[in-house]
Amino acid sequence: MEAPKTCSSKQFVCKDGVTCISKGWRCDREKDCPDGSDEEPDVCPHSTVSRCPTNTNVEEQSSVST
Ligand SMILES: [Ca+2]
Repeated sequence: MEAPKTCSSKQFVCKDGVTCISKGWRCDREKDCPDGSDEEPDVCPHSTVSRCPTNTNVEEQSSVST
């Protein structure tokens, strides 16, 4: 029997129990676990990754040339 890999507390253990990924990789919409369990809905309750609101509120600034 394989001993379960010890992941650091900062890591997320994939459902296969052997793969450790950085917690920051969880729910980033890229499957980092071989089984993709880091992107599963029960891992990511809100499957939609909250995107940072992009500050694209750039109003057209009429460049006033003097
Ligand atoms: Ca991921």
